[in-house]
Amino acid sequence: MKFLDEAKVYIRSGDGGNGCVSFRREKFIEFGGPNGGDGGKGGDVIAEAVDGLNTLIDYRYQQHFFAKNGGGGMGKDRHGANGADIMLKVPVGTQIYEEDGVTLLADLTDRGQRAVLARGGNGGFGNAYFKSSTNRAPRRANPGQPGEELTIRLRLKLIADAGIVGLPNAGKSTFLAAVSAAKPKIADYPFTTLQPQLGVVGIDGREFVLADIPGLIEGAHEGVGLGDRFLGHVERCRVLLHLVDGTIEDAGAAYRTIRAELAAYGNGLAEKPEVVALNKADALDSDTVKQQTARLKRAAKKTPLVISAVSGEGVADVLRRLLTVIEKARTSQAEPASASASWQA
Ligand SMILES: Nc1nc2c(ncn2[C@@H]2O[C@H](COP(=O)(O)OP(=O)(O)OP(=O)(O)O)[C@@H](O)[C@H]2O)c(=O)[nH]1
Ligand SMILES: [Mg+2]
Repeated sequence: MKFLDEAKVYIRSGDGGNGCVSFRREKFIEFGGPNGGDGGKGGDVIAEAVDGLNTLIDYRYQQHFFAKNGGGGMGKDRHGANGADIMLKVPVGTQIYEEDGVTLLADLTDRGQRAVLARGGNGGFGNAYFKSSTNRAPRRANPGQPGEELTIRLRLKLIADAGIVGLPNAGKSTFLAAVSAAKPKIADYPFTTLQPQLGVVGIDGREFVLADIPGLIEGAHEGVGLGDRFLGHVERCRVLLHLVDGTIEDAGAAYRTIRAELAAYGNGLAEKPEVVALNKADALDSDTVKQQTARLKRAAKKTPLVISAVSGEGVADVLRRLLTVIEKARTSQAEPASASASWQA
C-alpha cells in the first residue's frame, strides 16, 4: 500500500430542515390551531482516529465529504428527520488544519478520539412553536440554518517513541531491521528509504515504537534531497537516535550537518533528547574507531556509543538508553489537558 501523509479534503455539513406552517383541520374541530413541526438538524462532519490505518491514502481517492441535510418539518407536529453525520476515519496521529495549513483544528493522537469539523445547521422552528396567547394562529416558520463548508488539510504525523535520524547510508534502516520485525529496504546507495517506517522494539520486557525516516542531507530544509518533510514524523518522538556512519571521512562533520538541518526545521526537534551512536564499527579498525569517536565527541559534546547494526555490537545499549528516556517521559506525563480538548465530540 502506498504511504501518503498529506491530503486536502473538502467537507460540508448538512443544512437544517425548514420548519413547517400547517394548521390542524378536522371535521367538527374548530380552531384546530397550528401544528407545523420543526425541521431536523443537519448532519455533522466528524473525524475519528482509528486503529488499523497508517496512511491517508484513502483521501487520495475521495476528497469530498457531505453530511446529509435535515428533513423539513411536517404537519401534525411531525419533526423532520435529522441528517446523518459523516465520519472521516483517519490514522492515529493525524492533525487537521484549516485550508491555510497553519491553523490547527484538531490533533487526533488517541484511538477513538473524535473532532467535529463542521457542525450541521439547526432545523427551523415550525409554526406550532410560535403559538402564544396573543398569536394563536402564527403563519410563520423558520428556515433551517445552513451547514458549514470548508476545505481542510489532513497531515499525518506518525506516533513513535523514538526516531532515527542521520545522513543517507548511515545504516538507519539496517538498525530498524535489526531491532524489530520491520523489513525496510536496505542498500548501499543513498536514499534507499523513501517513506517512514515503523517498528516495535522489545527490550528488557518493555516495548517502544521506533521510526526510520529517509536520510537528510545538507540543505534538506531548502528541499535538497528528499527535503525535510519527513521530519514531521519524528516531531512527536520523545527521543532521537542520531546514527553516524563511521566509514565516512569525518563523523563530526556528518553530525553537525544533521544537527543544522534539525535546527533549521524547528518545531522543537533540536531540543529533543538525543542518543548519538557511531555505526558500522565492524568495518573499522580500532584506530579509526578512536579517531571518529573523538571527532564525534567534539561535535556532539558527549561520548557516542560505538555500535554495529550488522554485528549487533552495542545495539542493546542504544535501546536501553532510548528506553530510559522514553520511560521517564511516559511517567512524568501527567496528561495535561490537551489543547484540542474542546474539539473532541
Ligand atoms: N559494515 C556495516 N555496514 C552497515 C552497517 N549498517 C548498515 N550498513 C550498510 O550500509 C548501507 C546502508 O544501510 P541502510 O540501512 O540502507 O542506510 P540508511 O541510513 O537507511 O540509508 P537511507 O535509507 O538511504 O537514508 C547498506 O549497504 C548496509 O548494509 C553496519 O553496522 N556495518
Ligand atoms: Mg533507509
